[in-house]
Amino acid sequence: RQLEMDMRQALHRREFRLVFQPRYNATTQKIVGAEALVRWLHPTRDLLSPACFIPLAEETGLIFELSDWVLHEACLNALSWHDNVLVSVNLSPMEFQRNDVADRIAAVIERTGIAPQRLELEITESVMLEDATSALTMMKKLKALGVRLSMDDFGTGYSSLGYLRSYPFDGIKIDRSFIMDLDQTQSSEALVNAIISMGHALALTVTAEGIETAEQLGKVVELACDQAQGFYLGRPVSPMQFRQVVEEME
Ligand code: G
Ligand code: G
Ligand code: MN
Ligand code: NA
Repeated sequence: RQLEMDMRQALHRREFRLVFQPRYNATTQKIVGAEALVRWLHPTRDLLSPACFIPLAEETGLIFELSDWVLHEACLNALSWHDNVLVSVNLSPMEFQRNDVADRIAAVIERTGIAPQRLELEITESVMLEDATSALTMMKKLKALGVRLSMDDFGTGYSSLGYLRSYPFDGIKIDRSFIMDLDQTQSSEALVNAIISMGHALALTVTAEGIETAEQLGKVVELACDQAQGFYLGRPVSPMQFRQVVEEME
């Protein structure tokens, strides 16, 4: 496969880029952090979305090298922001199939000098589905480093609730499919309301993802959601653009 061979070289040729999507305090609309999202500036195929190359990276085992690059680059960028602005990185469930996740994260913290509480790792529930016991061990090790853990795409799995109680999460990110429906149906409002209440009952920071309209933002603020992210508030932008946005913040 051509793309697979390209990918092996892409890391050395420095063809990967990060963009940062701001995350806001829902009420004050101040930036509280940014999610790092990887892009591949392929020499002949333009900008490739992670949706097409992350699965390939997982198949080929390149995900570890790629993820180390993403983590390193994301933390280096965060060092140039106000020190109260967090940086979030998505981890692939595959990265939990090896026992060295915490060691890799510890190495990134040490190499970059980032304050661990500024680094947030976004994990999907499939991590727990693979091997619940070893996932718990690894997550406890990660927490011991001082980083934050959030459950990404919350609500799309079928047993997220049980996991929240017994795993050391700091926050949940409500999947954007629930937010999308907020304008349309009453039941989705009830659902989002329930997710937020439950998150707060467990002392978790709740983020609404995929906010695309003023109405959706208004709704989640009304429902006391803590944080919000989405195209209406801010699209993913280049590291330089994000740095400027953060600098303009008072
Ligand atoms: O940025 P975009 O919406 O195209 O991302 C598509 C998917 O790729 C999302 O599920 C997102 O979480 C994932 N993704 C983006 N960047 C990374 C990354 O650096 N590592 C991993 N594992 N997934 C990522
Ligand atoms: O799976 P994860 O939640 O990490 O996915 C992040 C992806 O969601 C990013 O690639 C980003 O481009 C996309 N995204 C962020 N905000 C919005 C939004 O408001 N609408 C839509 N459709 N996608 C979004
Ligand atoms: Mn995410
Ligand atoms: Na998500």
